[in-house]
Amino acid sequence: MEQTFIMIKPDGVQRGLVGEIIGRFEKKGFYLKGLKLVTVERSFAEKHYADLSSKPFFAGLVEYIISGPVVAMVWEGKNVVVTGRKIIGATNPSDSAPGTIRGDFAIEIGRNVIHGSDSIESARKEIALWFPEGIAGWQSNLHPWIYE
Ligand code: DAT
Ligand code: MG
Repeated sequence: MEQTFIMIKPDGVQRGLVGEIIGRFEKKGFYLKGLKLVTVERSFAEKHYADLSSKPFFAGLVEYIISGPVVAMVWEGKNVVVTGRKIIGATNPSDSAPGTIRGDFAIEIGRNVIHGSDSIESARKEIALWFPEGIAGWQSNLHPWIYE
């Protein structure tokens, strides 16, 4: 089944939003397949955001991501990449709809609380980068109650 990489950024951890965010993905019906609290090195953050290395905000973005621990997760389910992005909301919290994570909990683009993979291909790359050790193989017993 489809998987995505979701990361609660340092502001989300500091602000005590970890439980709230995990709860939203759990209640939707997605399955938690990987989870760890980790403070990443500068070179690792630069690798994660390599596609944005030419952007003027890149240095600030890297500083922000390495400023404290983040919660790295793998979530699984039907259409989890696209639906995960909808749960997260638009990149700039000024444009994020209320009811989304960024719409409900963020003000500024540079403190937007959470990351989610933008495609199946980037999810694959990001999961490999953040979870080189692999992820859990468990299956939820709720499956038939969520899927027909
Ligand atoms: P997203 O996180 O919604 O996938 P992105 O991949 O385009 O957005 O950018 C990654 C992060 O970089 C984003 O969450 C916040 C920051 N960012 C993006 N555009 C920015 C901008 N114009 N100014 C400052 N920070 C920006
Ligand atoms: Mg992105």
